Amino acid sequence: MQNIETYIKRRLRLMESMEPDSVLFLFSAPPARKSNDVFHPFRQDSDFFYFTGFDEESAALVITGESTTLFLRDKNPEQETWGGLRLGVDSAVERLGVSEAHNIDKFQDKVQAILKNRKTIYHRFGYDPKRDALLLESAAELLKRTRNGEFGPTRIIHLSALTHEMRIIKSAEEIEQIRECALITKEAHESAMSAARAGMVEYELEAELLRVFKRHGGTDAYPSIVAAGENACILHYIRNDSPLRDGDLVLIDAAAERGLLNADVTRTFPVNGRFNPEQKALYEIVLAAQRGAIARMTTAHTMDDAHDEAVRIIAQGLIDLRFVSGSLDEVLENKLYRKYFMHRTGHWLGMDVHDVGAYHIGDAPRRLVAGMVATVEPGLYIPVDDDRAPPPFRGIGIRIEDDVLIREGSPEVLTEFIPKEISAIESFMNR
Ligand SMILES: [Mn+2]
Repeated sequence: MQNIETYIKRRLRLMESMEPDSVLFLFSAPPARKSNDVFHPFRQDSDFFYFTGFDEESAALVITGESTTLFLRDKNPEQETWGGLRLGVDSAVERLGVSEAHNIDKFQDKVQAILKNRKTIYHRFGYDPKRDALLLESAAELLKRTRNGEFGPTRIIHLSALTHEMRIIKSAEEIEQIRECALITKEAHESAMSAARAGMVEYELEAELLRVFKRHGGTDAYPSIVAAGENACILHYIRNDSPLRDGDLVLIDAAAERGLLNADVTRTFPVNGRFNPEQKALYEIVLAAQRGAIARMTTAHTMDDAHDEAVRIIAQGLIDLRFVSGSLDEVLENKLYRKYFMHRTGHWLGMDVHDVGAYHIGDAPRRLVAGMVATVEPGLYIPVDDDRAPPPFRGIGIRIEDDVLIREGSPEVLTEFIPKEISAIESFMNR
């Protein structure tokens, strides 16, 4: 949690951008069940945390033009013995800077009173059918009473219109937290590179990554991808149960989350510490594509510009290797590169690994702005049964992913210090 003032300021900004006679609802994340009565570790909803700094479950924030009210679980010594300490209603106003606090048990009964004589609801609908129904039915109930001179809301606006535009520009404190995630992630990737040996199983490297994340008070930002050999051609491979073989590459897409901010990094390195000529040839193409795309992560460009540059360099590389035929224009026009590079080059990064915020404004791609953070992650994946690539290339999958801070002038690569050049990886692994 950051300074309480941070959250108060964010709520004020939100208030200022709301329409007159409107009310805004934000809810804590629902607990996620793992099996029977066992739950995944609680992870607060990013929007809710961004405006409260409050990491408990069963809570709701209500903002109107006049006040901010938090509904939360009250103190309960018996339940706290099982589920951990709670902030409680009495401490919430002072500790979180909201204007009022109430027991969450009373929320349902108070919704109608909250909605009364409001014209507009801001709510992130489509996530929890029960909450959607509660708000809609309460609004409808009020609308039946117009003869009594009362009225209820007639419009719902999705919260993203307000909150996601704020979250897309990172504050100095948030950037500092992402830098810390980047440092932890560097140690994790280096630790996995150091540990890798032929005969190990992918999950042993996953354990190495998790050990580092946890040791620094973090966790994995997303299930770590540890993909050896041809598994690297499966983009969301998370089984991590295959052996590491001498002569293969291993692709690791893994990063730390801490304090509800994330890094997102991919490195691809040889199990035995030395790239073979085919691996080298492909790696150099992906690296050149990544460098080209990063150079376009400036306030003069858009994410599409960065993607187009990565695609252009990869397409030329595929032509040079004779995996595709035709001129560069033909290969781009007919998207022939897509057999080997089928995903986008990057995404926003922040409290959510695939962070919120629009990529287009109207029909046009959005110009990058200082304070945005995004990934740049081109890749090349040669199917194991490919009929164009010579056999030594088949089953090689390479992705290189860094996190980039947009600034006035050249971008800053926040994760550049994780070994990336072939020479850097080889000398790190054979030091
Ligand atoms: Mn990513």
